[in-house]
Order: sequence, then C-alpha cells, then structure tokens
Amino acid sequence: MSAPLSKSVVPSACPLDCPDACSLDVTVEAGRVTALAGNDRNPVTAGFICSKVRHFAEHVYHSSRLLHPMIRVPGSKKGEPRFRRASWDEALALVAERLRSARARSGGEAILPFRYGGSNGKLTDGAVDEALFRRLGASRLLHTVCAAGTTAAAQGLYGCMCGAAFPDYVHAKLLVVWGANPHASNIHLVPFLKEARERGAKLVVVDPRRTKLAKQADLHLALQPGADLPLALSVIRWFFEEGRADLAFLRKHATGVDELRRRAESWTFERAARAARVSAADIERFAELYAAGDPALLRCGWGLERNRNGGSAVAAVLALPAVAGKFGKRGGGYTLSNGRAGFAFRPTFGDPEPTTREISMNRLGRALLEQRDPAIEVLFVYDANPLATIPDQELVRRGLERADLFTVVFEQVLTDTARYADVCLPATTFLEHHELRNGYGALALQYAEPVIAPVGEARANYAVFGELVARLGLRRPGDEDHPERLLERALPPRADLLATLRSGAVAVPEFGERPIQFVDVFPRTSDGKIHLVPEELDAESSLGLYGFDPDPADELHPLALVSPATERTISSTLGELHAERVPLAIHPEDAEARGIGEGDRVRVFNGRGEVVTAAHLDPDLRPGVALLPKGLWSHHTENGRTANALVPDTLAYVGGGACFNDARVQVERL
Ligand SMILES: Nc1nc2c(c(=O)[nH]1)N[C@H]1C(S)=C(S)[C@@H](COP(=O)(O)OP(=O)(O)OC[C@H]3O[C@@H](n4cnc5c(=O)[nH]c(N)nc54)[C@H](O)[C@@H]3O)O[C@H]1N2
Ligand SMILES: Nc1nc2c(c(=O)[nH]1)N[C@H]1C(S)=C(S)[C@@H](COP(=O)(O)OP(=O)(O)OC[C@H]3O[C@@H](n4cnc5c(=O)[nH]c(N)nc54)[C@H](O)[C@@H]3O)O[C@H]1N2
Ligand SMILES: [Mo]
Repeated sequence: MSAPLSKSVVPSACPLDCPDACSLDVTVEAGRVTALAGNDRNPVTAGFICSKVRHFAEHVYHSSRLLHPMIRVPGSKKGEPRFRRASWDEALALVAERLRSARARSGGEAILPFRYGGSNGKLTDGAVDEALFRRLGASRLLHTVCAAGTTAAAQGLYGCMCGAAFPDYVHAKLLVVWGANPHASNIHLVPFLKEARERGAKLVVVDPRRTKLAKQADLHLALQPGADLPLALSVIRWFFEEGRADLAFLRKHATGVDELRRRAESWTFERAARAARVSAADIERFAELYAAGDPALLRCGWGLERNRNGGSAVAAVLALPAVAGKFGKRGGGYTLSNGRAGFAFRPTFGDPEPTTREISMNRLGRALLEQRDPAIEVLFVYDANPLATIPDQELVRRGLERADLFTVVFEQVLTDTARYADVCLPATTFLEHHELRNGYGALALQYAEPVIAPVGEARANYAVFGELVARLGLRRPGDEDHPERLLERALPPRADLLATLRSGAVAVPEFGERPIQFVDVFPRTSDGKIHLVPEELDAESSLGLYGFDPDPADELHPLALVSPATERTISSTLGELHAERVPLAIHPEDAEARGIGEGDRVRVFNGRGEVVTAAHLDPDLRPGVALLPKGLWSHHTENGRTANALVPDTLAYVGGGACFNDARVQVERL
C-alpha cells in the first residue's frame, strides 16, 4: 500500500467485465486515486485503456458510494432508499440472525444468494461466499445471465478449447466478426483488426446494426436478431454440397459429421435468407469469402446468444472453422471466451458439491414470487444489480417489494437494486481489495494488491463472507479468508505461478500466450475430438440441437428490441456517473411509419411493460430493429423502466441463457 501524503504510481489490473484484462498504473496522491492509465505488462493492453476505467476514480468517490452499513427504517416502502446508519457489528448480527432463522424455520433453500460476478476476479466471487452458502444449504443460482449459450456450445463442441490470441488476428487474411462489437466491448482487438486490414485481410461482420466495424467491412450481413442459426447452417450445407468441406480434417478430428450435414441439408441460401432477412446472394458471398480466406479467423461474440436460438446458433458458428478446415495455422480458427481455457480454478475449501435446488438467475422475479417449498425468505445480492440487468423487470421489482422477503444488498454504490434492500453492506472496489484476475480474451492472469485504503467503512467480499461463516458457527479447520492465503489456495500446482504473480508480472497459460488451435491446443472433450452434434446439447433442447424457432414478433409487437453494450458503461456498472436520459434508437423508416421525429417522446411497450423516453433516429439499425442499451438505471428513462421491462424471462433452448434480444415491441409517439 502507498504511504499517505506522497504521490506514487502503483500497479493494478482491471477486473471489470471485458475480455481485455488490462494491466494498469494507478496514480495515488495523499491516499486518493487521481489517475488510472494503461500499462503494457499485459501486452494486449499496449499502454492504452478505455475511457470508462480512466474515469473509474469518479465511481470510487461518487456521492452514491455506500460508505457504511445501513438498515432500512421500519415502515418505509421498499424501493425508497430510507435507511439508518448502522455499525458493521449490528448489520452483520442482523444478517446472520435472518440467515439462521430462515434456515431453522424453512431449510437452507429458503436462502437465495444472487450474484454474477462478471466484474470480479477469483478472490471475491465464488470463493469464501461459496463456502458460506454451500454450508448453509442455500438454493443454488444458475449463473446464466451471460455466456450460457456460448459456454454450452464451446464446451459441447470443443471442451472449451483455447481460442486464437488477439495479436494473432494480424495474420488472418479473412476476418469474420460475428455478434461482437469490439469498439464498445473489447477495444484492444480493434488495433489488431486494423493491422490485419492494412495487410490486406478482408472483413465480414454479422450484426443487425451497422456498427463502427461493420462500416469498414467488405461484407456486412445485417441480419434479423436471432436468425444466426439458419445463416450458419446454410453455409455449412454449402461447404458439404460444393465439396469444399475439409473431409480429411473432419475424419481425423471430429464426430457427428454426417449428422451435422443432415441437419444443415434443408437450409438453402434462399430459405436462410428468408429467415435472416438478408439476401441469398450475400450469404453465398460470405460462404465464398470464408472458403477462400487463408488463414481465416472468426471472432464470435455474445450478441448472437441472447435469444431463444442462441446456444444452437453459437454451436453452428463454431462448427464453421471445423467444416471449412480453418484450424492449424497462425491467424486461423476462432476466438470466443478464453475464461475456462487458461486458468480455470478458484480457491476451494473442500466442501462437497451441493445438491440443493437450482434457480435460474434469468427468472429471479418468478422465483421470488412463485417459488414454494420453501419460498425464498432471504435474498443476498452481491456482485450484481439484478433490477437493472435481469429479464422481466416488473416481476423482479414485485419480487423485491415483498414485505416478507429479507433482502441484503452488498454493493459499492446505491444501485436500483440496493434501494430495495433491508440491509445494505458497503463493498470495496478492486482498487481497495486484493484480486486475482484471469482475462477471458487476453490470455493473462494478474494479481493485484489494494492501491488505496477502503473508502469509508467498505469491506472486501472475502472479509465479509469470512465473518458471516464465523458468526454462523460454520467455520471448519483449514478455512481461510486472508487474501494472501486465498491466492495460494487458488493457484494450480505450478511452481512458477505464485512468484510471477507476486512480482506483479502477468502469468500466461502453460501452452503460451499465442497458441495455434490444433497445433498447440486441442479440444478438451472426453476423446479429444470435436463433437459437432454433442448428445448432451441435443438432449437439452425440445427442438434438438440446430432446431430453429422462428421470430417471435406478432402483429401488435412487430419491432425487435436489442439491448447491447455501450461504450460508457460495463453492464450496469458506472450507471450512476451518467445523469442524462437515454433515448430509444429507431430506424428512420420505422419512425416515419409511426409519425415519430428526432427527440419526440415515445412509449415502447409490449404485454410485459413499457418504457417512456425520447426517440433517436438511427439509420445504422436495420429496419424493424430498435435499441435501448443494456445496463441502464431507472434514472435514464422518464418512467424509470429500462429494456429489461420489455424482455421476456423465457430461456434459450440450449444453455438456458437469457433471451434479451427476443423482446418484441411496438413504439408510439406520445
Ligand atoms: N464497454 C463495455 N464493454 C463490455 C461490456 C459492457 O457492457 N460495456 N460488457 C461485457 C460483457 S458482460 C460482455 S458479455 C461482453 C459482450 O461483448 P459483445 O459480444 O461484443 O457485446 P454485445 O454488445 O452484447 O453484442 C455485440 C453485437 O451483437 C449484436 N447483436 C444483437 N443481437 C444479435 C443477433 O441476434 N445476432 C448477431 N449476429 N448479432 C447480434 C449487437 O448489435 C452488438 O453490436 O462485453 C464485455 N465488455
Ligand atoms: N437488456 C439486457 N440486459 C442485460 C444484457 C443485455 O444484453 N441486455 N446483458 C447481460 C450481461 S452480458 C451481463 S454480464 C449482465 C451483468 O449483470 P450484473 O452482474 O447484474 O451487472 P453489473 O453491472 O456487472 O453488476 C455488478 C455489480 O456488482 C458490484 N460490485 C463490483 N465488484 C464488487 C465486489 O467486489 N463486491 C461487491 N459486493 N459488489 C461488487 C458493482 O458495483 C455492480 O453494481 O447483465 C445482463 N443484462
Ligand atoms: Mo456479459
């Protein structure tokens, strides 16, 4: 830790939910963070960082920061932030008592821990907290709000084989960016894409919007959201039919080849074009470009998973490099998430695998309102902001309003969710606690110590959960909540790792920082092969893997509402920094048909809810698609509702992911 009253530059690592895992230099003056900058210890960072994290100190010292524990004022309505200050001792005693009594009365399953932890590393999420909730016998949350379909597909087909490293994108001659928006969500990929283009690579973008990258593309397939599956299957069909499939590679490295071929057979370019609302000629052009690209590298994002067909769509997209024979070369293959490929471990405490009931986080509202035997009596929210980020916002809100629900929100700032808490506990940011961060794009593992003392009375997750374990009498021999010991416990048995991380350097996986698929890394399935039609995924879907469910629009709700990431926030994090209202983006043709002009007040609605805000005419959307960004807070719209008020809590057929982009809506001028 830095000495107070001096100025120093201290190393850190960004744990926020982004593939890049930047290495940071943090300037601390008189005990306060005054600047954050990029460092190149992680080579992918290349010394520059996003503007969000450059301004992260505003989050650390914001007026909405929770500075001490708080307990709801008796009789106040949930949703109103009416709290009184409490000591940690009083707040934790109350929380422990409510956990204990719910468990004694109704069993541990009456307790629901709710977290996602996308912006947390391995010391603050799924560590000591996991030990606490396992020992309480709490209900288990399925962490499926993000990456459910992508992980199911990547695991099923390839056992989460490591993907191509970002620096290797410069070697590709054909780049395919599918359902990803690197200018917002993965900015360190952008310079590599640019360099590849300068070296002559062609670029194909598959996205319903004309993103910054799509504007530079040689081919932009502006498809209807949720229609990636037919598009990919029609290209797979073409490779087989035209004799362009790499049968020698498939024979050696894949199973399910004939079955995949059979399932793709009926998807002609014309049929796929009708489903995806693009031209058949453009799909054929994509197939030709992909066949010719040597090497060809595919960046698969998360945009295509967020609908009913998501898991199958990702599987079909990931099957493409196998069918087309694009592996085995630097600059070839694919990248999705490397989160499970390099360093898939966490600190554990020897607790047995729990068998308690599972609850999908995507259906939180329903769980709070409808779950019985036992009903949920204690909700413990941390590392997440569900009222802003979970489908069917009105159900979530009604659940949080339940007078007989005891809600703990352990947070850095007073989020929309925290307003519904019975007890608020103040959490440290990554600048105030120890963290171990594994990039899910960049192959970089980094350890960082606090650069400042906790702000106010904030405490780290490991400390608070450790204290609750103790207060509930659940401590066991060998337990540990000191961050240094947690670090040691987390690491796999590799001699060099601890020393590397302690020295502040970036650790890379054993196969190196730029593995070539099918040279340095291989599928991690049971038999080491690619499973093109894995049984477990096939059995999961009532349509079977690669079965397509058509667009859910109806006459009353003809527009598809998408809610992708923005450049200004990370999920809902930093939402408190932006006070201004956020408009609904709508295509000029759709606006004109409804008599809507730029800046008009509009109502976006369906049977689930409505959002009132201004309209912004955006010609970069495809007609029929409207957009409200993800992660908005209630203060960003006029009626305090955001995209999730319009999102159904249905689950994708494969992987059980959230169907954010299945929201179908109507828009009218007010
Ligand atoms: N600045 C910033 N960075 C982030 C995040 C953030 O919120 N802000 N979030 C982080 C997180 S949690 C994640 S999961 C990643 C996500 O990273 P990305 O996958 O890049 O993020 P998204 O913006 O969700 O989606 C990417 C694109 O998919 C398009 N899209 C929407 N529906 C479809 C579809 O059906 N098919 C296809 N092909 N495209 C579609 C959207 O228009 C969008 O341009 O980014 C991480 N990085
Ligand atoms: N409509 C729509 N909604 C979406 C999406 C979409 O595409 N459309 N995308 C989804 C995606 S990709 C994701 S990943 C989810 C994310 O959903 P969430 O995980 O709910 O959202 P975050 O904004 O990441 O919330 C993290 C919260 O944890 C707090 N926090 C951070 N670090 C700590 C810590 O160490 N301790 C404690 N106690 N708290 C901490 C932060 O202050 C922040 O409020 O949102 C999903 N929501
Ligand atoms: Mo995410």
